Amino acid sequence: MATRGRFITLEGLEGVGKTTNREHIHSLLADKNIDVLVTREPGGTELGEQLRHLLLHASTAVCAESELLMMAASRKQHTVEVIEPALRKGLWVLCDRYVDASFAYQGGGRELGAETVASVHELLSIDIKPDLTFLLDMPIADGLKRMAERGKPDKIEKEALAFFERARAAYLQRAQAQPARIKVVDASRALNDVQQQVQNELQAFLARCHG
Ligand code: T5A
Repeated sequence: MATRGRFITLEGLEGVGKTTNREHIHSLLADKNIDVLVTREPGGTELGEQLRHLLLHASTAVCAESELLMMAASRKQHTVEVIEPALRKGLWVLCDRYVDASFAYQGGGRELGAETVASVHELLSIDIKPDLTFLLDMPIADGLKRMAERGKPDKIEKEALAFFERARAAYLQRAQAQPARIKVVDASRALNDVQQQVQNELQAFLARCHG
């Protein structure tokens, strides 16, 4: 039987550099001959990508609770169809956002609270936890500015600053509560510096995996 793979996630608000650093981590793992499946949420499956479109681009109104349930539906499908089978096969999974995003955006941003988010995940038995999470953190306005330079915002990117402040606070609170798993990276620095810290944390993680 293959040794179970490891599950690494990237988290943070808009424009903090998750996609950029996901590629960096992928290439660092590839250099170590580790087979990696790269994926994202919401999305990662056919159903998930359709839900992503509804959540981010459709004109349909979605209340906070429905948004949480749709994120969770995308996650459950992704977990059973893609993530769990890959981990069982021994692949490493590198995912742009996972459960922490719902605690930040729906629990914090939408003010549904951590307990509601936790109970939905419990109900759906979404119980795998990432082994390592990079939380890329920077002032909200700077991240949104990076995104604005890229073009038309999606529905969530159009939210008020207070929404992102609550989401950022919820992310940082989770990182404080789970320091062994969630590594906070100051994403406001030059890309080289950000990537150096990501590399150092990844090397420490690899050493722990082999130790
Ligand atoms: N959501 C998601 C929920 O509400 N609940 C949930 O449970 C989940 C899973 C998903 C949306 O859904 C919400 C959160 C989101 O609003 P998304 O597209 O996955 O949307 O998330 P975005 O944050 O919008 O992702 P982006 O890909 O658009 O942004 P990234 O990946 O954080 O940023 P990236 O790497 O594309 O970089 C942005 C720009 O900055 C530059 C890059 O070159 C790029 O141009 N950059 C830097 N520039 C200077 N210095 C650096 N250090 C830089 N790093 C990157």
